[in-house]
Amino acid sequence: MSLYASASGTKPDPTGRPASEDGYRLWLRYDRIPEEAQRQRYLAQIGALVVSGDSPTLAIARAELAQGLSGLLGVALPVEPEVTHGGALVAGTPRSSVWIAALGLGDRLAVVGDEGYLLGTAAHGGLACTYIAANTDVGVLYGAFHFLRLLQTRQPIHALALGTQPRIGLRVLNHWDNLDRTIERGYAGFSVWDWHKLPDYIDPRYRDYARACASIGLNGTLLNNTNASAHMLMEQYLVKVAAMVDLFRPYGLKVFISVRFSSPIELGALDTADPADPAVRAWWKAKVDEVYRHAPDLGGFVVKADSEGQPGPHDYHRTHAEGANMLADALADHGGVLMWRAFVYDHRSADDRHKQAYLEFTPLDGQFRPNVILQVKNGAIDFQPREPFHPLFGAMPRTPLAMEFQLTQEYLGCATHLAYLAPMYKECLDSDTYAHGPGSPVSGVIDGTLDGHTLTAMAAVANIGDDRNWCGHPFAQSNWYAFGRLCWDHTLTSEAIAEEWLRLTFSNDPRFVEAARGMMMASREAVVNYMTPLGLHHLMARGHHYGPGPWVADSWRADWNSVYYHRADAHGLGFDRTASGSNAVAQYHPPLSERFGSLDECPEEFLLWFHHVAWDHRLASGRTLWEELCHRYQVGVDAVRVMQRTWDTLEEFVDPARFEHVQALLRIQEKEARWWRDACVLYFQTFARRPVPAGYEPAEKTLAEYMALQHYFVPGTARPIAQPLE
Ligand code: GCW
Repeated sequence: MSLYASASGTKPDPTGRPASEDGYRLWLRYDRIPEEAQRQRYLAQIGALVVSGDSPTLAIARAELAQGLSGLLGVALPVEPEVTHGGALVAGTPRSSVWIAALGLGDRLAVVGDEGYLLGTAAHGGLACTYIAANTDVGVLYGAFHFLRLLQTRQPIHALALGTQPRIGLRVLNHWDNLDRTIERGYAGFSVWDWHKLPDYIDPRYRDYARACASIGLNGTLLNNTNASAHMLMEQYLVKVAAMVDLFRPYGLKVFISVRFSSPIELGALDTADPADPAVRAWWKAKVDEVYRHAPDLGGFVVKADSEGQPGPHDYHRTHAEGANMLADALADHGGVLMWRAFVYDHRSADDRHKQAYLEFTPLDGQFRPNVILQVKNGAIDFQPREPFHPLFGAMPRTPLAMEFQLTQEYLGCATHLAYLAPMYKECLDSDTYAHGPGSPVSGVIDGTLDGHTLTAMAAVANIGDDRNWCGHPFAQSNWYAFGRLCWDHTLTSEAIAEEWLRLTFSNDPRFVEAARGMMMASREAVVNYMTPLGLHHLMARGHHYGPGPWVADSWRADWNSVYYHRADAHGLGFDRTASGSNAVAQYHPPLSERFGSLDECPEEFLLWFHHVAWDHRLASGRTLWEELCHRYQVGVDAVRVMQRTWDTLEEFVDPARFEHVQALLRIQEKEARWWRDACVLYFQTFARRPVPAGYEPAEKTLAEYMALQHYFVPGTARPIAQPLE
């Protein structure tokens, strides 16, 4: 519980609208329930709070329940050491609470594991109670947040009987935060981690961050950029890391750090980082021992190697398995996990970038140590608005694979565009890989059920900065929320998560919820349409990735050019990844390989991802490719306008500050959607040489004007610290 968290905003609005809020409280707003009958029903059931046990985690659970219930119910509930009367809420484990032990929940607790919990009602010794029971203290904490959520969203609690546990073991936010507080691809201000003042000053935000993560079941945080600085392993940083480890421990949040593969050179004065060199191995062993002396329960390391200029085992003609295993061996003594990233591509390779990670890693299947998990982005290129799932999913049965999503909107309009991304995450998780025939979804690869792995993980690049509302856009909080909820249970629907988040974050009024949920559900498809419809990808401006740049052709690496991906010419548009082209389709199991490879059967949303299609080719709509392209770009812009109109109708339900904030951001989004549409349509028209079909809005500027636009100081583009180590 944090005092800081209670600072919600200003005075009540005289018109009766909710008081302005700044978004700091996220989905943990515990305002008094205005529906009196409902409040009374809850009060009749919960007259006291009993959370016995004195562990730091139970103390947090107790404080959260006390704060939440007194806020929601409008009265400070007695917090009692033991149950003395009916109508109590009892929380604990069979060890921490005699009451929980007396309920005899053994069999049911046995199936919820180390992090799960039971919520229920019971009578014992003539006393009725509502309980939150778990096998561990952190399970109790998760259950406490769930229980509060039920009240926040006005669910009935009189007949509670539920048990749940997470489907994924490691549920980790990845911060791409540099030690100088810039954030690679961060659009919500600077890093929340104030490294300079650590370990002595603990910003209250860190606790609220941990609360927020725990409230949605996240149990890991990677503190620093995967483009890692070697400084992170210096003692002066390890003491800072240790302070974070201590702080986050009672919230069940494990800390991970990104390490730089060449650290033995930079920090150890060795002249090599060759994983086969005994001196290098000894250096890592000693360094990892030192790390764990400071932080005995550190989760482990994350490594990006041999990609985008990062050092790695290839520098010494070693494989990724050899590089990873060296670090994994050093970590194993301490129970540490190595999350090795599969985001590997090399501009010196002549092969399609889509294919490279698969070619690199599939031959290594089965060669990694048991404490290594390979972290794979959802798609084969790079967090584009829409990508087919990465072909590595389903292709490495003997290696645990972690999912890596991106919450920060590097390619989806930074923090100015409303894009609810659960549908995108679900689209990937629900995709059938056909690895073991039909019914082999990506989610089954990730949760370990498909190939029998117990080391499981989902990671997501965080969208959090030091903006007062954490994520920049008020709606961007929903992506942090959705990620946590999907890690816990990937079978939840995007609609259900959106509804839950809206109720927690804004209002329980069904008129609001229904309309705002509709906006959220349509938002990602809108972005796809006005940025990269029909399977187009990587059309953004160079470097900062802000705005369109389909004309980008002058990067020193071919695979950082837009023209590499869209291949527009007089004949048509799209990347031929069929057998007549790069044959990336062959990396998918049949029947997907055939489906993606067939012009007629390929789903239209991936058409130009896999095919070079003639401008006059007719699509399902009856329109030609050129006409459909123009149409989709316009549909995307129109969808933003629908969101604007919908939001305008919701003024009465939303506090003025957040209402106006969203309204202003939607105006930016509409303007930028037109910018994307016009720049892309004008540019592709130079190849299609066909008129824009009648009925579409004319572009505001000429292509030359769009191409001449320059943007300076776009957030998120700072490079990691270049300061040399001495
Ligand atoms: O999407 C690209 C980003 C890089 C990032 C890289 C990665 C951390 O443009 O900024 O670097 O992905 O995932 O490693």
